[in-house]
Amino acid sequence: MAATAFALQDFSRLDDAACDERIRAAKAALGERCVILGHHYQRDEVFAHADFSGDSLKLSKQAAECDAEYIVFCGVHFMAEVADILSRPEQTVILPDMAAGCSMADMANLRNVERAWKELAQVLDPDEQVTPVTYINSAADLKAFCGRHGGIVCTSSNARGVLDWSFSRREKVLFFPDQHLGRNTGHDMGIPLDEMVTWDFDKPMGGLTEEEIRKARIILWKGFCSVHQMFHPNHIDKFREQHPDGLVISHPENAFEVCQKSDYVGSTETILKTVRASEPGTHWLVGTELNLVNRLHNEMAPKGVKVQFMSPVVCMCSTMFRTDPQHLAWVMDNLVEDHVVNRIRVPEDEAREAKAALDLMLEITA
Ligand code: CIZ
Ligand code: SF4
Repeated sequence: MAATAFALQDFSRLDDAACDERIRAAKAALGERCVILGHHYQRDEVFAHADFSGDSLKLSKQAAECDAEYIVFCGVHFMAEVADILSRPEQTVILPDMAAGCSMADMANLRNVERAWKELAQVLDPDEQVTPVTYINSAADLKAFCGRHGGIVCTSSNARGVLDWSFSRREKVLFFPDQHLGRNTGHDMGIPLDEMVTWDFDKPMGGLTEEEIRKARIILWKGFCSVHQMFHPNHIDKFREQHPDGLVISHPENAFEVCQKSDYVGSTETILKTVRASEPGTHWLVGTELNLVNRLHNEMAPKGVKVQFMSPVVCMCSTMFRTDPQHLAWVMDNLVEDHVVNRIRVPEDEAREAKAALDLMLEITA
């Protein structure tokens, strides 16, 4: 018998409370056949339904280890791709809203990275001298590119280890798409700023001279996160004036100047761990996405730890925000009817090459 398919428009009319009820009912009906993964940046109404929460890496490992037939990934597109690559073929990964992308990930694509590789070949031998390193915030075909060219994937938790590994093999790194994670990590390793150049993908030869390319140790793709660029060093200065004993923690997707002024720099998992371990009376300024910071604020307030968002203006990840209770209810009700909508499936050849670069990361940073 053909599965019943529910249309999204019928769910778009439902309010959040009605969706909440339907999601709970669908979860109960599906039981262990389905697992919902929720990224730290998801809004509360969606996050509340997550069986597991975490950063993209933790969630993808969860996907690979779980036995569920359906993995509903409340996050953004590249994360669901990683979950599909690392999970077993009989598991199905679903992204509730296909338009939930990542503006940073979109700043690098196979066409402009391959062009960069060719242009670099006019100055040096990239396959001998340059390790391509892609931040996990990138499309699967870029991870596959790294797999093909002896490169590797990194996350904000393991970028340092991945760069150490890369430099033990080749003298230079092409780091994409996030210039800030690359620069902050490189600086942490003692690489001078003038040995890290920025590759402007809109310009021939990245807008660099041959001399600059020859001298560079890290070639940083000119990508950035639209959320983290909202945080500025003067937000930290103001906080320190008002709270001289306060502590500042920032995500490494922040600009170099912001990270330099911070007491701690780390991934979302590190931010959560560090703030959760702090003494009552501590006052934190946190430079990362608002939903995470708000939840952390609510969690720590009863423990006497104050958590403050770094920007005076509300800035959320608008693509993470696309996953709403309406989309989640829609995919879940369809699953109850054994009807899969919004499946994320990375083509087999691409998945194999991307997996090589991901497995390498998991192996060297285990
Ligand atoms: O990898 C992730 O989940 C992201 C986007 C940030 C982080 O630091 O966890
Ligand atoms: Fe992408 Fe930035 Fe949103 Fe993370 S917060 S998913 S890097 S746009």
